Amino acid sequence: MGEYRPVPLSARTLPADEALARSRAFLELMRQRRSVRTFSREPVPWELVQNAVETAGTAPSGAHLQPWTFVVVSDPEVKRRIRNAAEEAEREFYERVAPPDWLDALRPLGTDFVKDHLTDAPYLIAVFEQAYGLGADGAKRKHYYAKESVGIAVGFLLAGLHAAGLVALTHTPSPMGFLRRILERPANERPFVLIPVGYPAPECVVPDLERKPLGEILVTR
Ligand code: IYR
Repeated sequence: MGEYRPVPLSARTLPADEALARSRAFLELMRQRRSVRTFSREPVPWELVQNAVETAGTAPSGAHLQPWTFVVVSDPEVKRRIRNAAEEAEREFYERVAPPDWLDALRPLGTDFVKDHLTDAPYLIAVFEQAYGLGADGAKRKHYYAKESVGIAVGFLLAGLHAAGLVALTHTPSPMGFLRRILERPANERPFVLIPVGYPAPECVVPDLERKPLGEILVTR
């Protein structure tokens, strides 16, 4: 494997006041992000989605192997097939598989097996984790910390979508092997999360939930 050529770091260190202002503005922006389950069918400009995916692709990854694929679905027929398969899996989950403690934990969110968002949202982003890489010659290449890397990239994706005024849901129908089949992904790709993206429906409400205060999540030593 060759070495990377060192180049100057392009990011500059900000003056203290600008750093503070930007960090506060970013925090304020991210405080407004909410998971949304009720989507409008209003179309979304393609570049907003494209830019968010490109932002996700700026995430750090194990050995910089970028073990992710983002499949953006807009075809209504494909969305319908995904919804049918997801609802079948979710019905099984809610009616048979989920242990009582899990159902108790979900009750405050009011979720059930019906997934209107999978056909209402103009885009579905199916994120795949590449368990290993495939070279041009078909040779397997080991990936390191693939799950962690994809998790970080999804965080960037959600932030990018939110920055564009879009809403999203991190949806993990279980099991989600159907995404590989419907989207015809290769054997090295495992479904990681399914993210409907769009604008909230006019009647959209979100649960009145609170985030843990800083004092509970930040520990200093
Ligand atoms: N996948 C199911 C159940 C579900 C699980 C968790 I953890 C959630 O935070 C929300 C839902 C569903 O999407 O309904």
